[in-house]
Amino acid sequence: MIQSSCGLDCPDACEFSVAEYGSSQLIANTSNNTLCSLLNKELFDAPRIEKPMIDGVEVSLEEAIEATALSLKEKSLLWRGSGNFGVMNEITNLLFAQINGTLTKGSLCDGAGDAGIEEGRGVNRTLPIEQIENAEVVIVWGRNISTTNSHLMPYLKDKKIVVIDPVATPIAKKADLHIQIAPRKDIYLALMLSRFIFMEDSENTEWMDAYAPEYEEFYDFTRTFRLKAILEYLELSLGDIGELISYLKFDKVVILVGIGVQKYSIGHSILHAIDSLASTLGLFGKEGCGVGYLGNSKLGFTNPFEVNTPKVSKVNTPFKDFKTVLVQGGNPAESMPNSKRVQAELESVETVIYFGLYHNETSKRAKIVIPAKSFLEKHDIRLSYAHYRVSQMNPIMDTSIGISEYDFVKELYKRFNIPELKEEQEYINIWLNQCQKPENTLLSPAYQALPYQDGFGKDMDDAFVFIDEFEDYFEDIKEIQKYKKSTNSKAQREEFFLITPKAKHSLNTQFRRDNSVHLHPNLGYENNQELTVSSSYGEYKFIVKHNSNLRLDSLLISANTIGVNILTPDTISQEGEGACYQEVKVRISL
Ligand SMILES: Nc1nc2c(c(=O)[nH]1)N[C@H]1C(S)=C(S)[C@@H](COP(=O)(O)OP(=O)(O)OC[C@H]3O[C@@H](n4cnc5c(=O)[nH]c(N)nc54)[C@H](O)[C@@H]3O)O[C@H]1N2
Ligand SMILES: Nc1nc2c(c(=O)[nH]1)N[C@H]1C(S)=C(S)[C@@H](COP(=O)(O)OP(=O)(O)OC[C@H]3O[C@@H](n4cnc5c(=O)[nH]c(N)nc54)[C@H](O)[C@@H]3O)O[C@H]1N2
Ligand code: SF4
Ligand SMILES: [Mo]
Repeated sequence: MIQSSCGLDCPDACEFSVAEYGSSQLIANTSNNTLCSLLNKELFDAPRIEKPMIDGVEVSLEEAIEATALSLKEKSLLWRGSGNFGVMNEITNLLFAQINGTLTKGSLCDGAGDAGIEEGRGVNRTLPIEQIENAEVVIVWGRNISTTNSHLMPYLKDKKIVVIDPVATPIAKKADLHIQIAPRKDIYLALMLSRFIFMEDSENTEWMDAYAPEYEEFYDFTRTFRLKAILEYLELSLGDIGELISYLKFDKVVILVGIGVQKYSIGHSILHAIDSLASTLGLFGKEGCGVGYLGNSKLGFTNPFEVNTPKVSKVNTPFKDFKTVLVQGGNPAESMPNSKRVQAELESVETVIYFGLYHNETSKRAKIVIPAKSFLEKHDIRLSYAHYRVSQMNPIMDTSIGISEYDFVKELYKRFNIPELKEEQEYINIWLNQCQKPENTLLSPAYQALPYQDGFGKDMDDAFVFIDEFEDYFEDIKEIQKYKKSTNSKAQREEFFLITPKAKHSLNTQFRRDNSVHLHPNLGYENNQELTVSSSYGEYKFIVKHNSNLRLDSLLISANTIGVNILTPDTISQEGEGACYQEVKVRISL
């Protein structure tokens, strides 16, 4: 039996075993019962890049590494994606620190929300699964759990479920209450709920006096918004708010927030407002309570691959400022926002080196292509952003294809005459040795059964800081304060919100790709009809797929759809340097 774990960028971080080396029969083990089709099927079906190439011509690995070394002598950028979540992927940081290269900062993923959590709680700690299991009510807020975090589903069984999502997702359909909110309005919902909780005297004063004493100021802030206008803007009645609050008033309430709510410039404020709502109810540090978002998987670890190099944004990366760009484990030409800009800039770079598994729009633009080893073929350590278990990744097979990140760095160290790297196992041990090890399991050093039980901040002696202002440059708060439904202009009706979530049979741009735009049948377009969707960043043709789970004002184009990011803006969120994929209105034409 060989034990390993899945390296895909997915919160579940499943462990599995195989009966013997070389077998592709994966057997799920202790962490959960079943492995999803991404690991069991898609990963094995996906055609790999097998040979290194320079200018489209097959070369030996030796020649490709030699050419890489030569081009890395020029001004170089490392753009690393999250194609493999194992910690050893970051070893390339050491190389870039040695050659005076540049790395990226910021996030295509959860950065904006993470910043908002830090504003309130000081540190973003993952909510342990036991606390979700102990809850009576689970509020699923902009998170498509059955698709993106499917092994959490069994823990939600027999609980009261409330879903806040513009899409009637599978979990929304089964929920006790679904608020099919319009995109980008969650901040107002969180503030209004808080205000009503104060108005009804349902706030947890005892907890707030101890851990969040500035609550009067927060209540005052929630009262600066005009109730009637905001409720109209939210398309909610007092009855709806009352019903939602009746669930929040249970003793054990968990709020699970996904990245859906924060793909906007104000993403940090949205998470901060949701956390502030949770504090109003005293949901932190209590059995069966808490707010779970995407945690920082490396929290508590000293990272041997942390280096001090110049960094440029990962969201609107200025590729053209570099002579050489090494893309590792990512597909920026498709996964970054504003693809047209990214693709044009990549084309202007003298040498793009693509180090990955699959051909895509990025590899197409690379002068040097170096096949990587997949996580089934190398040693690594797997952390999770949704639980605290740490798993080892061991090779379960080998192919003659490619090179691991460790060996890649080792080869380049030789060519740059940089003193020898530590052995691979030594780096792995640095991670392992930092883990907590109760009863033969490995847990992150950051694990606490009840995060924030003693307080907030790094030393757990700070108070929770409520949101007390926010600024929105995309939608005018003053206009919202005057909102009346009838003010909807024709122009507004022709513009749609773009919802761009994850898809079941793909992992971001890996595996199955799509070409559809989902829209409500009542909009009057034919199923399977081709149409053009455009934004101020570009336009692309998609095939219509009727989807009555959507609102009439929203189009859905999933993250694995070819062309989706032609439409998305490369705006950087106000805090957290995050991408704002949904901060855009789109139009339809035939
Ligand atoms: N199968 C599969 N699993 C994955 C991935 C994958 O590509 N495929 N990707 C992985 C990665 S990298 C990540 S970061 C996680 C992300 O996992 P999730 O957090 O679940 O992310 P999304 O699928 O982007 O969106 C979640 C939900 O937000 C809703 N939403 C969109 N806009 C809004 C809004 O303004 N307000 C509210 N309330 N809801 C909104 C969407 O309708 C969707 O149901 O999933 C991981 N898991
Ligand atoms: N429209 C839209 N765009 C989005 C999102 C969205 O929801 N909507 N989500 C965003 C989010 S949350 C994320 S996290 C990003 C992800 O964006 P990226 O980080 O670019 O991830 P992928 O598109 O999955 O591409 C990963 C690539 O890594 C390579 N790879 C896999 N394993 C290995 C390995 O072991 N070694 C090496 N060297 N390479 C490997 C594969 O070739 C694969 O093509 O996308 C973002 N883009
Ligand atoms: S992709 Fe996620 S759910 Fe599927 S096996 Fe990997 S970690 Fe588990
Ligand atoms: Mo992500």
